[in-house]
Amino acid sequence: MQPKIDPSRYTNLALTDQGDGVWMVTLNRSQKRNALDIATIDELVDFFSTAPRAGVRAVVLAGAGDHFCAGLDLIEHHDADRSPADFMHVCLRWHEAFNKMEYGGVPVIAALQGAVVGGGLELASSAHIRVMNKTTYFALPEGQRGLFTGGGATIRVTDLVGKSRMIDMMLTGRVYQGAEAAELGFAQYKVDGDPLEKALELARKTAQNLPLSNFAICSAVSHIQNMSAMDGAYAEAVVAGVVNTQHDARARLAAFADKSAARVRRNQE
Ligand code: 1HE
Repeated sequence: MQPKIDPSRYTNLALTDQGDGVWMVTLNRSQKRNALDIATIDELVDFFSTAPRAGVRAVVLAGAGDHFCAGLDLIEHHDADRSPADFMHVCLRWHEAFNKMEYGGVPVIAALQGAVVGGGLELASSAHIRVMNKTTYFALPEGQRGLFTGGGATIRVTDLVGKSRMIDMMLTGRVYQGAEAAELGFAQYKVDGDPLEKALELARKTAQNLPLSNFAICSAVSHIQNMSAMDGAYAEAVVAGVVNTQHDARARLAAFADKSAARVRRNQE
């Protein structure tokens, strides 16, 4: 039986059904600048484990208030006085949440405002598309706090902006923002208005694609990146064999053949 998303089961995340399979997931602890405590990570694992089987076709991930996410809940971490093993398990739980996002097969579009820092950047970099505006800024303050990244930044942030930039950010606390941040690859879109509106527009657009195509785009690309070129090319062929012969694609191909489908045109200038 297909599982259902029940928003009333979540407290640190606010979930709203936007229609047509699009869901908005909002980190809902603005009084703590949406810092990631264990309860929030657990809810992220829960939602992103269920979403692919619950008919969710695209997700907008947002943060309540002026900041997207302040990273690891430093107060919880301080109070818990964790052992190395305890914190290793915390990180593994973060990875579970972020891997479900990146490899789950459902497009995740992050709407980023204000601080996207530390674990907040790790969370944002697990989304497939990021939208920023002029308030958005990116940093890895771990070095200054006596910490190290533990939520996958060494993989995902280096993937976005490169190893040398990530090392500089961690060593010096360098902050990236504005056009420079977008050009470097922290976000694919920089908008003048509210990133949430653009993220919703993009989510609605991606939700029009066939789910199996989106599954491949939002799962196979990441998996294949982890493979050798030979194995990746082989896996790509296998995935394409399944996706490109799907029954539901026939109507789209027929529309192209009978010239009723939209053509790909250059943008208006
Ligand atoms: C928090 C956190 C937090 C705010 N954990 N409680 N992350 C950081 O080093 C970033 C730390 N946070 C900040 O630098 C600033 O809070 C912000 C730039 C995000 C926002 O500034 P501002 O002036 O709007 O808010 P504030 O007054 O600093 O904080 C408001 C409240 O949020 C306050 O709580 P209150 O009960 O005193 O009102 C803060 O304590 C609380 N708050 N950020 C807990 N992060 C898997 S390893 C990942 C490692 C990392 O992520 S390291 C990076 C950690």
